[in-house]
Amino acid sequence: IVEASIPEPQRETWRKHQAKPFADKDGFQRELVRHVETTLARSMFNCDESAAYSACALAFRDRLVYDWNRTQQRQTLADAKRVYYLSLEFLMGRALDNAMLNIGQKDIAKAGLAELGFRIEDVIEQENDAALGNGGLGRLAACFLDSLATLNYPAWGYGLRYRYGIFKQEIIDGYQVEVPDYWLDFNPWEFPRHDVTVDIQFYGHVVKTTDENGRVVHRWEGGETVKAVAYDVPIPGYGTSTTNNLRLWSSKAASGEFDFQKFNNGDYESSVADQQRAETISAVLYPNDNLDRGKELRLKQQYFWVAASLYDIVRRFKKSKRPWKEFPDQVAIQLNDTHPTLAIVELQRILVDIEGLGWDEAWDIVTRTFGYTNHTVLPEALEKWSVPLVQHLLPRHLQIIYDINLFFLQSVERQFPNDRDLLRRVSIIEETNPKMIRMAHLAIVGSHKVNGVAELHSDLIKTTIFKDFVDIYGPDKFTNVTNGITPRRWLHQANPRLSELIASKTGGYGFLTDLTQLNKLELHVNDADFRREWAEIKFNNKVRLAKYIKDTLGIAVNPNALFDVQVKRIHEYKRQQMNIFGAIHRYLTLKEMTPEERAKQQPRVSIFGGKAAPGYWMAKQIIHLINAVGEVVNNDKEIGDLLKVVFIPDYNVSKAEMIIPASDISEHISTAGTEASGTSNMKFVLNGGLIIGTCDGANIEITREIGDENIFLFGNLAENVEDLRHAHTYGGDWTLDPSLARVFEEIERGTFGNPQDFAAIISAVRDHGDYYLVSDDFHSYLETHKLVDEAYRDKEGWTTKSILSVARMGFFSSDRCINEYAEGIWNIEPLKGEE
Ligand code: T68
Repeated sequence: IVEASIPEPQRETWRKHQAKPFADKDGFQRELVRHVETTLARSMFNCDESAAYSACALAFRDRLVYDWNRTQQRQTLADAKRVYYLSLEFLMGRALDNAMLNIGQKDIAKAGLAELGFRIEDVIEQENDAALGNGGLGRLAACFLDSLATLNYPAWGYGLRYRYGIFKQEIIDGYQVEVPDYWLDFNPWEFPRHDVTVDIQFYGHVVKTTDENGRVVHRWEGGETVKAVAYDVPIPGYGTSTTNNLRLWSSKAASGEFDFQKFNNGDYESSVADQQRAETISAVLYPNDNLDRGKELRLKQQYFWVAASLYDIVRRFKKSKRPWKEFPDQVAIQLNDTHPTLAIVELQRILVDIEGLGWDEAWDIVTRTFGYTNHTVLPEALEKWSVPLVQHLLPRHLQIIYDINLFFLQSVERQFPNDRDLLRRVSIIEETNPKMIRMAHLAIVGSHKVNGVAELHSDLIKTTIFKDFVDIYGPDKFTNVTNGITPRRWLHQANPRLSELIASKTGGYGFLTDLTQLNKLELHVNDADFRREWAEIKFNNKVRLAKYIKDTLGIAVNPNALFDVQVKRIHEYKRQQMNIFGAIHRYLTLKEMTPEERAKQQPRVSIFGGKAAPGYWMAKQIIHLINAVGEVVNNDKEIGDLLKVVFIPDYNVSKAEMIIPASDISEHISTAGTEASGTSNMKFVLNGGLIIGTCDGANIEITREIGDENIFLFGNLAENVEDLRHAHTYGGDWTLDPSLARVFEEIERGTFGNPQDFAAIISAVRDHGDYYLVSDDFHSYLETHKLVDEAYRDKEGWTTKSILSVARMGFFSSDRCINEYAEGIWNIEPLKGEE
């Protein structure tokens, strides 16, 4: 059908020269060398690792484009319903290894590169991470794209093409230093679409008039315009030709390069300034996770991205010439947190102001289109925008928000007459000074489904922050979709030897697309050879990490020690402070022992990693404390291998791929009720590491799946947190846990450097209400670590736990998760090509 658009005589010529993907090692090498010599214009005899990476990436990129074009044609032709995943963050990591594995040609590349004089691992290492995200939320979006393509769903991601991703972290004298992440120097994975642009309007004013039929119309006029340019990234599925699209918008001055009028008038500076102001919009990712700061540029980013994406989606829908009421049958839009909530307002504006639909008809279409995923209950992370700011930047949108709110509150009033406090509580507008727009409320009112990301979290939003909305809409609007991770990247790519061993015992690589097949491993749990290999793979992964630590930090860690890992964004609610207090306690305990006692202890390496938001002072203090403790402990000859404390700088996706497979136990120890789900917990267990954790987020469901004998749970429960906090302040007889008091004493004695540096970390716990319950949980945390030591000494018992846990992790594939969204929220079907 696509071919039919070309006249018959020309069709043959086109067909004759049609691009064909390489099929074997020879074809791959030919493409690689061709790219070195032509695309890169380098001599093939002067090809270093970096050029080899570039050429290899280009060869595989060509391969992807082939499937990508066909997928897009197929989806357009089938006119099937698509899902659009709107996310301000896509934390993709590296693309080459993933592309090779998903296509199924890594073996070809490995052999082909070897014959050309390169080790594939070194070539893969050349790639910069695409780090367009902060943490869990952004990585979840990336896992979802992988699953959507693998499951053949017609799906697009929409995001921003930040020039600077999350900053790179350096540790200097124990402190975090931020370095900009300019990652676009060479990015073969994106395709600029200079012909796909959208003009985005800001500021200005609203003119209210009537049209020829006497209908009231609103025209948004004046202000300034910025151009959005599309950059497309192919997203290959695993073992399928489906290759979906991730469209990232880049901002540019609307008048092209710069304003020639001003330029000709000699006003060079201001003409360039306009251009730079426009480009600033997509310049940098905001580096906060679980914190809302309400900055104007952030709001501009949100509207810029949302408006460009909706224009694009609507344009595509209009080509089908269907009536508007069918829009929700063709389009599902998922809001990744409240960041894209303006999309609700923008679609209502397009339908009412531009397409001329009636309010109610438009609103019905809008609410049937959107779904909203909540990722947090932390009050400081719930987005609010000030009314004056929105009034200034998006005057028509503010009017529409007020109308949405009015009609919503009127319906609440009809349902619950005279409950003024209810109206105040659920209003989209918070009546503070200045007034604030509660984006979560707007997202709920404008969506047909709202979901949390793990069972406990979904229950909590229904009983706490969104309770009133459950009373209004009924419980069915609120649902749970427990997060998942892609086993392709987080097992097959990160831990190839484990993947291979699993394949050898489960009848091939079917588990990679049906993760429940891992349960076949249970049959082999007593197979001695299998167990030996299992333990050996973990050990080798630890050796690799130990080498990395030695090479980059100069710290020698013993791979026979128990590797205890906590890697995630630094946040008080995640309680890295409790972990380092625990390490100090271990150090003090070891110091007090006789050499004979010491010799009986289980050696440990306490490994940390994670970035602090640049403005999060307390998080930065915690990083400093970890490094300060490492400095003392790691140089204490008396302690030797018994304890090392290591902070790995610049934790990111590619480091995660190395660190996670090397963990014996990892820490997921948030204050109960604060971590919505967590996803690294799933990655660690999938790689045969055990977990020490609180009854929080997905830890609870992991426990249910793998059995409570295979996880180390401790600490207070979410249902008790409120009462404990109350008691801290009003309880009178609250006392600090004695072991923690001992730790504080040592810090204050100056053992780890100037105690002033750590005073705030201590007083948050001792003097300022211990909001995160560090003291309340400390005793059970230490006791549970003793159990971990004991369990690890029993090597066979530990291996059994490790194998059985992996065998029972099938539920946590993002494939399961995406299928739940597809069925329960999006109502979309897979669309497969003939492979
Ligand atoms: C995380 N949220 C949750 N937010 O903390 C985590 N926030 O429990 C969950 O597993 C994960 O989402 C996926 O559902 C975040 O990562 C952010 O990064 C963020 C970014 C900007 C503003 C607010």
